[in-house]
Amino acid sequence: MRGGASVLDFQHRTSGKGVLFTDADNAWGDGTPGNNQTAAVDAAYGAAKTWDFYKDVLHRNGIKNDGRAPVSRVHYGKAYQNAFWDDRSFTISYGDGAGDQHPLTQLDVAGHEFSHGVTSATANLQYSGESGGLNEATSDIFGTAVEWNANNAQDKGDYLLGEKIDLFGNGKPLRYQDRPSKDGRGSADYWSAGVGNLDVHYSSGVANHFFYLLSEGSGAKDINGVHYDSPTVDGSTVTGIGRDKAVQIWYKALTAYFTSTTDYHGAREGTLKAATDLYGAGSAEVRAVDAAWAGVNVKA
Ligand code: ASN
Ligand code: ZN
Repeated sequence: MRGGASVLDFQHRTSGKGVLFTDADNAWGDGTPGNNQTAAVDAAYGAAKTWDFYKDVLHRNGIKNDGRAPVSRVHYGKAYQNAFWDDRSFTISYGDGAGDQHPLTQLDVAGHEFSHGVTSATANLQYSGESGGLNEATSDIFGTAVEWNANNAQDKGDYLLGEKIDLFGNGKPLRYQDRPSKDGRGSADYWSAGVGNLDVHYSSGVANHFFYLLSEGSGAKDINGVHYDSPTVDGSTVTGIGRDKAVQIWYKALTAYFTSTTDYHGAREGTLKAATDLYGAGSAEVRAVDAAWAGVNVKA
């Protein structure tokens, strides 16, 4: 597999080494959580598609740009309702969710966790305050981008995170990029002075919303059967430049301009510089970046 990727069975433990998945007939899993291999093959798929996204779209050769893939660990913990990246062990771990019936091995979750490694290897955004929100949003932005790039008919591209894992048991996604407050859990749609006090998964809303506005623009839109309606703080209209350009701008800003202490106003500066590098001073892209940040209340 790409970069020597492998998948370990953690057998519902939270420590130890796990056991490498092997298979006699090379038919892996059956798409249901009851089959022990299903989460493994889904994790392997996520790792491969994420690897390909970074290589083909962003010309990055793995998390550290050194060709080495992380290890994926599935069946982590008992009914563990999360997934996480660990820098030290260079691993992505996936729980099996409620009742061990909802493994978190969805493609955009794989892209999200892998991207925590990329952030750590580049801007190294501190995981608290506004920089923490930017760290989380970076993982959501690239998680979404991985899903779109994979172009899988069973999991069409969207601006939702974790819409297939049913983490909350109500069929709802974890997060919404067009209007983050749709989660009903306190995600921020707009920047305000106290936004950095929120949990990083909620302060990320500001940058997720920026990314949606920059990609698709404000207002109502249906894409691949999903309805979106993205507002701006002051009712201004934002015209999107398309997801592909928005992704390139975010990646350039992350790798060239963001630092461990970048906050939302710093992110505005960094993305404006990135858009200028990529598309030229005064370009429509630079103006769209400015307008999208203004739409989420991040202004000069
Ligand atoms: N799944 C979560 C995340 O990647 C785990 C955490 O809270 N760090 O953000
Ligand atoms: Zn995260």
